[in-house]
Amino acid sequence: MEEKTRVSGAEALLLSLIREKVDTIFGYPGGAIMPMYDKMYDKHDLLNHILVRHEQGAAHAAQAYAQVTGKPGVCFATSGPGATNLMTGITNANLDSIPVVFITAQVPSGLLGTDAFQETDMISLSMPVTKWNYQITSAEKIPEAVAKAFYFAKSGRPGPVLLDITKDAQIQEFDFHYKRIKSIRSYNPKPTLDKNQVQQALDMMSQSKKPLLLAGHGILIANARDELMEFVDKTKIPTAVTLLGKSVIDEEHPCFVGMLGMHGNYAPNKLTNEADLIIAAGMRFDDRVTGDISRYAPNAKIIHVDIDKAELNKNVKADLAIHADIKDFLQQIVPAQYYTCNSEWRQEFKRLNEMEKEKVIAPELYPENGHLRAGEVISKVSQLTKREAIVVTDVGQNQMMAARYYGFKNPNTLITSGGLGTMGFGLPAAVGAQVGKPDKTVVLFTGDGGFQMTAQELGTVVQYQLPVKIIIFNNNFLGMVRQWQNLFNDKRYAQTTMPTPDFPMMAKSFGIESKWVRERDQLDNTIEEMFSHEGPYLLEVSIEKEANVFPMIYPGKAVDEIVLHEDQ
Ligand SMILES: Cc1ncc(C[n+]2csc(CCOP(=O)(O)OP(=O)(O)O)c2C)c(N)n1
Repeated sequence: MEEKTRVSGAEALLLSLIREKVDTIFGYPGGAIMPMYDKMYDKHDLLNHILVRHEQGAAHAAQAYAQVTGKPGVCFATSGPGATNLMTGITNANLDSIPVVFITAQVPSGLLGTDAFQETDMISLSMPVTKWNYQITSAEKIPEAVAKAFYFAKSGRPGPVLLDITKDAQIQEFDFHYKRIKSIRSYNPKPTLDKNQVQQALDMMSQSKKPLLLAGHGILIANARDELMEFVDKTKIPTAVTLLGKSVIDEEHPCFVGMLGMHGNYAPNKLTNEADLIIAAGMRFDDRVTGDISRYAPNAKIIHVDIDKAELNKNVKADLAIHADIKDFLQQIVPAQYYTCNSEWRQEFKRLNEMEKEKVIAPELYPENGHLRAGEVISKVSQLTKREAIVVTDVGQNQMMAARYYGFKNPNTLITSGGLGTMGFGLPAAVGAQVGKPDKTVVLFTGDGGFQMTAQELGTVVQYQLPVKIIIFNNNFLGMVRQWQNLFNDKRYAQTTMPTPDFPMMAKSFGIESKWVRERDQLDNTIEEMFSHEGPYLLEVSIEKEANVFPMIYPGKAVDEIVLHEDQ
């Protein structure tokens, strides 16, 4: 029997977090949450609080922290505007299945529903974008609610949860005791793998001449990269990844055939429609991946393995829908299978990827003249960091270029906003990644537009002396939208041109070392200088203003209609 201690709700919350092995919180104080911050004052040796500059930043940072550490992120905000500022970050974590425990403060329970100062109904607001949420109006409910919150966030398909705690519940005292939760009635996060389905998958593989493995984020979440690699090494099946599945396989592996989707590689998109078997592992057939779904993979039988039943047969009808943890599935199928993919099929990927190399990649990486290009900068960073860095991106062309050109090697080394495509994600996510992995090199690639959405987090970078390397690709455009205007709106650049501040001067005003590179001959030295600098560093690179990201599957087109350049 555990000993009980009499504490306030605020203290109980912190003790509960400590019992869940939390040591880092991202947040921002305010009136309704003051009791919790007051108690935190005494616990700074156990709880490291990172004070951001905007609550959206705390949410993105907590998410990135979760991604690089494998532990749920924790995020605090006060009631009203503090809480609503979290909404983009909560939604982002939800769409990308990242476990984050959001704690918002609420007005005293006696004022609920009165439009009290800084009262917002966070339960209703966050309902569609959290895995679970709960309002706490009395202190004694806190330990169990925290235990549930962590269990929901981490188990099954992970995701964000939110606890909204009234101010009086933070102040009331009660006898605290804590019990971690290991199961909840009628919530079954871990499906039981049907072994017959493993046999059916083996049978389908044995009849396939043109199989294609689609590896998604679910592999990383399930910590199943080793099992995946065993499967790939044994079967030699061509393996393509989704954007969030990047880093599930070393891109130098001979079976890696590229990224799927709108700005993915040529071969895996083209050959999706020739494949006779698709094995979709921990991915959800997002529309960016499938293109026109009515013309997606017409020749393939589809095996879809996912831990979330709701994903099965949601977008693409599976011939074999396997509701399972991908790690369990791979552990069962690896020893049982004896299939090896033929080399002619793999050669087809090679042939098409060579075309992409010649027509798209080589001109991007080795331009003979003209302005600097994002690809050559990313490639230089990749060489210097030996493909070992944690790469964080913002959203837009910078994101697609980083995904395409860094060449990922180790698991969980791309932190990017996949499902929601949140501009402004980059800088705060870099903060969270660096806090989570202080000894790793963290590189942020961002655009001039997205950077300006959350640039205030430079203050956080400095306050905690986080040695992040920030690279702003400045094209003086909202590049990705301009690309669409160029391709589909007759170059009518409506509201996509943007003058930018002097970024290095801005960085320096925060006390961050910074340079601006405009010419190719300055690039190598400056990048080397950036990586030999111990603290944070901001590098602005002026790039070709009207460069477009290719290959591209145009909206509404089928995956095999992917084009290598706009005249194709
Ligand atoms: C919060 C938010 N607002 C708007 C968009 C739409 N959007 C997608 S990419 C993009 C342009 C990004 O421009 P920039 O940050 O300069 O990056 P670039 O594409 O030039 O690399 C916009 C406006 C978005 N994804 N997120």
